[in-house]
Amino acid sequence: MEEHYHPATVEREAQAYWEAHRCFRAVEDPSREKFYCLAMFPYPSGKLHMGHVRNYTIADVIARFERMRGKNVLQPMGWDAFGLPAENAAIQHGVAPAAWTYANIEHMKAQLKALGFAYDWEREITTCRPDYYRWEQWFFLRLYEKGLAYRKTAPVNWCPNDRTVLANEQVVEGRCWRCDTPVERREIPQWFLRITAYAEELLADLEQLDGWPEQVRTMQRNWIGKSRGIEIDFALAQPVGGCDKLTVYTTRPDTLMGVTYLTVAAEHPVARALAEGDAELAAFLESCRRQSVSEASLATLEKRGRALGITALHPLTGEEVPVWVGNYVLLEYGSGAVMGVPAHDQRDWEFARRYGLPCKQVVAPADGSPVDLERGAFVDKGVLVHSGPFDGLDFEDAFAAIARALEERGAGRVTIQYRLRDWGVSRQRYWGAPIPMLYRADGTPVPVPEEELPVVLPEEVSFDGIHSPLKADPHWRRAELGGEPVERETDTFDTFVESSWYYARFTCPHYQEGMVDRAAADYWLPVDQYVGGIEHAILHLLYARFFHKLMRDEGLVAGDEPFRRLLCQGMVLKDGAKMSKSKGNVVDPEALIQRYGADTVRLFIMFAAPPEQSLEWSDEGVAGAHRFLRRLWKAVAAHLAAGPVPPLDPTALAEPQRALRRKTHETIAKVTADYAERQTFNTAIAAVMELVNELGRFGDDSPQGRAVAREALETAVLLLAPIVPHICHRLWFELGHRRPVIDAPWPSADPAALERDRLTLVVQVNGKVRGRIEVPADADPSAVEKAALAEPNVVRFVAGKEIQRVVVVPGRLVNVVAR
Ligand code: OVQ
Repeated sequence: MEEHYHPATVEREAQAYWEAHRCFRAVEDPSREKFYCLAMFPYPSGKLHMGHVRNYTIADVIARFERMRGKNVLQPMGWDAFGLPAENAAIQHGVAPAAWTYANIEHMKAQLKALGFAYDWEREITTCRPDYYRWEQWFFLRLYEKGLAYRKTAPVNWCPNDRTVLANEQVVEGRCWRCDTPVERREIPQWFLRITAYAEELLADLEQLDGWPEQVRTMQRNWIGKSRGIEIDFALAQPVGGCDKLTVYTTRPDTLMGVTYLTVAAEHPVARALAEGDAELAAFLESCRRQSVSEASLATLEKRGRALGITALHPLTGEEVPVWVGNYVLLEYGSGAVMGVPAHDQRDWEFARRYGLPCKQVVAPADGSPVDLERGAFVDKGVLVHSGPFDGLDFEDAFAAIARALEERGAGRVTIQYRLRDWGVSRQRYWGAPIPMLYRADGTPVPVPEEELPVVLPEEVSFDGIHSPLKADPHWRRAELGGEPVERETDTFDTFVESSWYYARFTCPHYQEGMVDRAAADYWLPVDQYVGGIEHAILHLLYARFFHKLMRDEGLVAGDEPFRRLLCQGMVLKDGAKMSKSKGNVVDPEALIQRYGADTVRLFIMFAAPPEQSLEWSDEGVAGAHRFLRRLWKAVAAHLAAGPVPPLDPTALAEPQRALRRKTHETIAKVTADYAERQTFNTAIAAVMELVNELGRFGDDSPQGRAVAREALETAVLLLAPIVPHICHRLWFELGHRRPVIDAPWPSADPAALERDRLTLVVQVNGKVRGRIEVPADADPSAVEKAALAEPNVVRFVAGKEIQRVVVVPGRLVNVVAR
């Protein structure tokens, strides 16, 4: 065996071996237990960053571990290839999105291969290929037939200068990112998927996901946002714009007696009607229209409003309350009107302050403590005050009583609401999967006939980066349906559509007869381990769960959930900050692989932090990981150079040999639990390092000494194989094995080896032998002392005396000094 470790050669050879033997090809085998390990597939953005390396290393370690544990492992990889970055590249570098994407895929694939990930590349998926997106077009049409896909108008960000729709991320502080023109809201028809029909199931099934981080389940729960509240009607004093009442929804009907105004959205028919004769109001509505449409921007929005000069009647008191219009109320959410309770809602409190609206306290703390409404709203629940017949009631009782009072008057009803909205999947962009719909001359939509699928996206287009070539190309747009001229839909799908079902397609990526092959899906699904970034905790995971249920209801897959266990990795940081070009703190994985090899990078990444925590980059840490691999290599080389080793005879070992053997098996037990249950790979690595260190101090050249050393070395190689697979591949062969280490069974701890030797110690009281105790040979002095003082005869002799000192002579005796 070579004396020195040359990672470049070792890694090239290991990768060539795996490839030549198609080691990671996954084949369904009902006689074996399967394990489907999936890392979130990348956007082909150019080259891998450290976040990718971490994600894919974590998943690969788990996949390789499960393989050694005997499972039939599927670990696929592919490309989430549509999306805005390819369009941006087209602007910046003047390349077609398709060509840019394919070039990136080629480069990133080579990088993934250089990292030695155990992927079944025969299952590679590229979402921008028609053989992939044709099935999502097909599925969309199925949903359309079932009424689960529908069209309605919805607002978009519109740049009047470029005459194009902007994605939310293209709106920077209310302006177009490219030309700085103020962005406007525009209502246009778009396609929606009825995820709200699954809101209850998506919420309820979170309970069965006990392999998910609690934090992620909570985020999903909040996003779905189920609430019980009351819909309340406020009659308008005079009808406006065809409306004679405003309906609001509240989860806090206990504050109803504190309503001092109502606010409607800028698009509300009442506001629009009043603006007709009021230029100033019209201007205000217009300025609201210019706001970005993203829900996220709403939280930070400066809340502005105008009095509409009309009043509504409080449904219980008949009192008149003024009606306002506000930029923070969205028509798409609820009914487009909300009640204002400044005393008990912080947002309303701020609004009321700003515009001098009255503030009326109707809830007081249950413990009688005072409330200072000068400093802010009192938002907690409590008991009702200044609420007439409801005074003194707590939240629950007030809810019931006020609901009853409203119902009696026909002015309200208890309802369950969800915050979750239907998923708008239309994007007015070029680089995406075409939505397979046609429009008649009168505008009615008709599905593309199934036999005409896929609707192929032209790839060789000239693209100015601003206007979708689909929209600009009359030839592409023109189609025919049974002789009738029709126009194609030119919008494309949100890329989250592709990533909502790719995990299922990986089970049968070449299947031609349908979206998924039921037999393959039944064998592989659900995904046993999903690994990805926390930024996908809400939308991607919710959409994938939604799609799984849709596919289940279409008879395509079994089971209710796609991902059994979920691991969300932390960020990779440098000097405490996210790596980014602008900060100039980016560490390029490729340069590190060149310098140290992939195994060093993998080892550092897995050693530096547990997967869910953020990982602080450290050049010294990388160097340290590399030194450890050199030491491991040297240890094996030196061991082999010393000649053959006899078989291990566990019954014929001296104590130091038994101690090393015990360490070996304790390490197996700890590392196995760290990998399988805790998923703390850093402590697993630390344990193996300790074992290797102990081996370094061992220095017993006797035949059985060498046999024990050999066992320790082989164990270290096996336990590290999932993390540093290349060096272990080589070392395993060097250690004389004929089969590759990837197929070696995972070691199990020998209970006999774990047993500790026990010693008998003499216990004296004031210098006289009074008893004997049996303790583990390596028990620490405090444990020995405890055992000595518990010895019954010793207890008798010290009774009534004060223990002054306990002297432990390790391995021999304990003397208790008592007076
Ligand atoms: N295609 C989607 C995607 O997120 C996934 C689908 C399923 C919706 C990386 C950094 C970034 C970092 C950045 C330099 C150094 C993870 C470090 C993702 C994901 C996967 C694919 C990034 C975690 C955040 N991060 N941490 N460090 N620059 N594709 O290509 O963006 O969350 O799990 O690996 O990422 S992606």
